[in-house]
Amino acid sequence: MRFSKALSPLAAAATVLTAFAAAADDQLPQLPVLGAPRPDGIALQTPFTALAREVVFLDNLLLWIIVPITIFVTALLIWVIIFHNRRANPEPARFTHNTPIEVAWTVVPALILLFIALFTFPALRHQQIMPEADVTIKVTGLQWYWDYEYVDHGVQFSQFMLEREELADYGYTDDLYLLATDTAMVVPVGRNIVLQVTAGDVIHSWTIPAFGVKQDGIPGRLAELWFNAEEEGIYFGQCSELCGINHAYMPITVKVVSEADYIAWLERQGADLANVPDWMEQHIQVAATN
Ligand SMILES: [Cu+2]
Repeated sequence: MRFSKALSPLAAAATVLTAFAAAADDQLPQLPVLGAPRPDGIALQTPFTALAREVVFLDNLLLWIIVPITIFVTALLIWVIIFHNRRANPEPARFTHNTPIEVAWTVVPALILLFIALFTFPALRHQQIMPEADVTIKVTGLQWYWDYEYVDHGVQFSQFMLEREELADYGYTDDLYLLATDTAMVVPVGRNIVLQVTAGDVIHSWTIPAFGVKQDGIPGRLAELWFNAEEEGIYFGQCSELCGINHAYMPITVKVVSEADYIAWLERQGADLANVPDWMEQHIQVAATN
């Protein structure tokens, strides 16, 4: 981490700038950590979007299909090993074809794949077709940190991993080392967030497992992902495309807050709120009358 900062004077300058944004971050309400890996966890993280619930459902469905197939194939292997070795069966059969079995082992796997496709294709469709965006954010992966741009409001900041000794200053516990960052991508709860994901040097990948989203950021291209987070809280992810020596040290922090807190946060970032959609307008008027 220190190494990566030392590498790029630009990056270092960005960190200094974002230190102020992080201080402003503290004005957000205390949020529970909802999207993080657990030390004893063996399953997917608890889903907090409709997309993530669909992913978890698919995972369970595949498990119900894979486990019987694995047991069946293992039993066949054991059966062959015991009853069809050279000692047990010195005189082997000489036939080479069995049409009914060959048809069966072609048709049955094809039907299984078709059945799986019935669920995976709708899931892919839900993920890949963007809804109308309530918030649009451009995310750029860089060696080795993230850049965020709230394209409608002129807000821009970088996101660096926190050192162990910095965690407490930013309100994080020690076990969030390698996950917590100096700034957070702040978004409103229950709104469609569309991310435009790209990269500035090599391929990176932006993900939040609890949202069920992951998208490669490719230099020169703008890919999209979307999510609608259902609960206020803090969610973590990590760069998911091997991108160089500090690949493991460019985590992602998303804070999901109420609409009012989101707009107050935007204002603290010096956001341009001249042209905002109706749902934001209401909050700004409420704030003005208070
Ligand atoms: Cu990366």
